[in-house]
Amino acid sequence: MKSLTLTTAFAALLLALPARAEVENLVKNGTFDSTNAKGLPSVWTGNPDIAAETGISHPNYLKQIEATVMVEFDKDNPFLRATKNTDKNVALGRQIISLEGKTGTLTVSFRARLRNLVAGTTAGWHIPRLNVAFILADGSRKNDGTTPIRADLPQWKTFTNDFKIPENAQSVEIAVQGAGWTGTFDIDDVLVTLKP
Ligand SMILES: [Ca+2]
Repeated sequence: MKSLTLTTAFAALLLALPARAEVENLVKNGTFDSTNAKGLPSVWTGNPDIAAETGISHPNYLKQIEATVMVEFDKDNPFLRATKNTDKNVALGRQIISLEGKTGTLTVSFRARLRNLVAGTTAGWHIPRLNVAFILADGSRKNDGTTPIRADLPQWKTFTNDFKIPENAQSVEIAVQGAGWTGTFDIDDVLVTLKP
């Protein structure tokens, strides 16, 4: 009987696998496997020249405010490491996803580690996490974010949050929150999926 139960469970697992593999990640390079010539993650910069208006601040500005953004490795697995030694606001990496024709709920998840965190003065905002900002048809932004991370995390921990797509949403900006806090934030496996 036991072996029958196990066989049934295994068959159920096999049936479940193909469905899972078909889930589309709306974020590109969420694993940080792909980097540009400067060693920064592809797509998250939005521009090979890393201009100030792109997702990762200009190296001069990073240097000025004592921040670094780079792809590091955990064994062979690349991840994004953002270190901030001052509480200045800085772009640490973002990308914009088109939501044209999409309705329903976005599920946003990622893995993170964190050390030496000093949160900023605005509770729930001056902490490391992913900002999730829907950009509406009139150009306004509806800001939200994943669960605030308020304490150091020596081991990788996965965070998952759902966001209902507002009416008239044209796109959504997913950004590594770079305002207020100081410390070292590691992030990997950013996954954004749509539940219709
Ligand atoms: Ca990775």
